[in-house]
Amino acid sequence: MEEKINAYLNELNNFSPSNLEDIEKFRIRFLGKKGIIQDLFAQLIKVDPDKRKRTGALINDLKNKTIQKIEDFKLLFEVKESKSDSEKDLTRSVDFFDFGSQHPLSIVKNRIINIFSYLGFSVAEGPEIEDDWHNFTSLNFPIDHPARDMQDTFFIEKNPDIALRTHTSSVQVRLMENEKPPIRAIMPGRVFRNEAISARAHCIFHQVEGLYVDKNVSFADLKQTLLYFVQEFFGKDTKTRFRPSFFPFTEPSAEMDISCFICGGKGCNICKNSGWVEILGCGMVDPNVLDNCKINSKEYSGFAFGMGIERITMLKYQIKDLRLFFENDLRFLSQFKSIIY
Ligand code: 2U9
Repeated sequence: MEEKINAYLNELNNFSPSNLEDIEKFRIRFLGKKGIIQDLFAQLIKVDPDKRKRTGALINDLKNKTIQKIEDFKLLFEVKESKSDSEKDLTRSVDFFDFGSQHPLSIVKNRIINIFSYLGFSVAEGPEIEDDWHNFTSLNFPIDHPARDMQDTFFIEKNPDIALRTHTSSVQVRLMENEKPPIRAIMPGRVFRNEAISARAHCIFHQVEGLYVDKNVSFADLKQTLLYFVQEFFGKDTKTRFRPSFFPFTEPSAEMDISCFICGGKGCNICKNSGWVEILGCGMVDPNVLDNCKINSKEYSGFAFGMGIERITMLKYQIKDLRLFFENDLRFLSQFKSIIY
């Protein structure tokens, strides 16, 4: 008899139902009127009188364990299989739900859009596949400029007139072709350059460019606009300095540095002990470019600027390897969960 009880205990321990129906079948087999437990109690009479008490206790133990197991499984499957709200246990605490987060490049892009929107800049977008006119010729790139080379630009096979845009300046050309000044817009977007991938470079990256065209727009307007931007983005104490540069589409052109927001200009490894960090290029729109876009350069002037979103993000969050932005590793991305703009 004890062997029989142990065999049923074993069966009970191994019981693993797939649904509520399995549990009900098991319950009837063990606890039903003609079930195993009733049968064992009925056979108790045949057991040796001095073993009867102990055997009875063992059957009771099997019965209690069976009831408990069935209750536990029922609870589990009732929650899983409940079909209507009224069947659900609304007092249960909620399961942990892991919210996603914004990509750091999106966080920075949205913050930049937000800051310039306070100055009246709208957002413009355009195609990623461009023709030669919008990407190069209208922007004053000479026919032999190295950027036009296949080593630098991804051209569409068999058509040298079509390429993946190398900057979002083409969006500004389209904007000027289609709208009359005043024009005040920023252009965030993906750009493509034929570069080897490394910690500091990628063949796909993101830019934000800005353009302001109106009567009497000056370099002073450019400086003040960019000062407002960097003080909002990097902090109120941020200072700027401009170094002369050259771009085919702006004249004069400059590169803008900001005082190092990590050491405040004292010198650290972020600013390579210079106290300054380069963050963007800018200039007055070349009159040729205005005329190419059917805007009279005798009547209007404009300023433009451009920055790499990856670069700004790496500086802001001290990210050392650009490839992290493209790997979608949750250990990296989840570090930006708390930053919401
Ligand atoms: C038009 C006229 C002028 C946009 C400008 C820069 C300077 C610049 C670089 C920053 C880092 C590109 O992402 S980067 O590699 N950009 O330095 N961009 S002025 O000037 C324009 C654009 C469009 C019609």
